[in-house]
Amino acid sequence: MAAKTKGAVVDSKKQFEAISKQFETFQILNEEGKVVNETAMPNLTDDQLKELMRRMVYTRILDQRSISLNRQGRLGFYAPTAGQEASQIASQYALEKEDWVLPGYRDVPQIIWHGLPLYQAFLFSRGHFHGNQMPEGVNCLSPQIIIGAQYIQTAGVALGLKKKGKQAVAITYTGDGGASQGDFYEGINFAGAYKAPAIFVVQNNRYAISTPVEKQSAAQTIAQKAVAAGIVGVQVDGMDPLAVYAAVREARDRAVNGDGPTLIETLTFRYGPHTMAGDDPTRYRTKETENEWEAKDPLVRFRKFLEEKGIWSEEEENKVIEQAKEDIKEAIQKADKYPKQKVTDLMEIMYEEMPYNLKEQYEIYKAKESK
Ligand SMILES: Cc1ncc(C[n+]2csc(CCOP(=O)(O)OP(=O)(O)O)c2C)c(N)n1
Repeated sequence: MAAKTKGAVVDSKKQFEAISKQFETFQILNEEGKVVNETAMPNLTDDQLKELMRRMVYTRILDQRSISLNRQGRLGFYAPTAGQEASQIASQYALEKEDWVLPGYRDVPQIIWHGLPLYQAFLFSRGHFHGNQMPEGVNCLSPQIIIGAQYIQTAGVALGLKKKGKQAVAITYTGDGGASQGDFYEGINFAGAYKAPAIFVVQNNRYAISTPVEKQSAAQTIAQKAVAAGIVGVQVDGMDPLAVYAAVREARDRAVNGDGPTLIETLTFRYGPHTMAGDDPTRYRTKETENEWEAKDPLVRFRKFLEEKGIWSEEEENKVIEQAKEDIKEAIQKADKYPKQKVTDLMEIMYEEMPYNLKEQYEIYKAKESK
């Protein structure tokens, strides 16, 4: 029989307590829109603060309209975003144009604000290949459907930026469910080992479809998973646009200064269903939970903050709403008029030079399509 040691090898309670202390939620604006962390306030002008609000309001309208267009059969795949505006919009707002964005399927707003025209976002929803063709100078990849795969790609894109000596970062997003994937660990580990300028965001909206985050991992936080990869990790109030902005901006500075990647967990909530393909959130979460999170709404608290500063009004907000509706109407009409995709289109964009066996098929399809 093995002898017992006199003292414990590990004081597990102490270890877990130390971790909890290290990963306390970072917040700047509380639910009432009051600044609770003055020293961490990002250096944004009044105009920049208003622009951030404008983008969040615009994105909320885009979400509402997209849901309605989907129900009318005018859009295809759509993953609702309401509730996640601070996590999505404020994180993108902290980037520079030369940075690369590698989105997940719910992260279409970030690539729209990074430069993807709205009508192309609608084409993406409809499964049209042109929705995945980023215009020249728009540094985005198309939204990743395979959960977590973008984490590995981001390590690679970031390493490429480093090797080319660019002062830019690659940012990616996944959900709490995505943080359980092997790709998640491989991505953060590789980027850490090579000090690649990457920012890994996990939008912890508490559910992976119907699976609650409590069943996802034994870890108290997702942010602490950074420790094992030897990178910086932070948990942020994901309903607080200023906290998200500050955390991403700091991560960006760290990355371009050669100090490696950061893992940012944003605590957030999606108000709608997982996607428009038919899940019913009332089957896996209660009205109380929904109310609790809606009280943290990023638009409400940021509106209060801006109104208190005297730089936002209902009139201003209504203008944004009208503009969004107009843009969406125009973009959906443009998407409607865009030429339908053909088999030959897909063949043409696949290779620099078409292989001979495809050329044969290409001619056959070309003839069929001309009828
Ligand atoms: C590798 C892989 N496995 C399973 C799926 C099916 N699937 C699509 S979304 C989803 C849940 C993801 O939840 P989470 O990562 O928390 O992100 P959220 O949708 O909440 O933003 C699953 C399991 C998939 N797309 N890819």
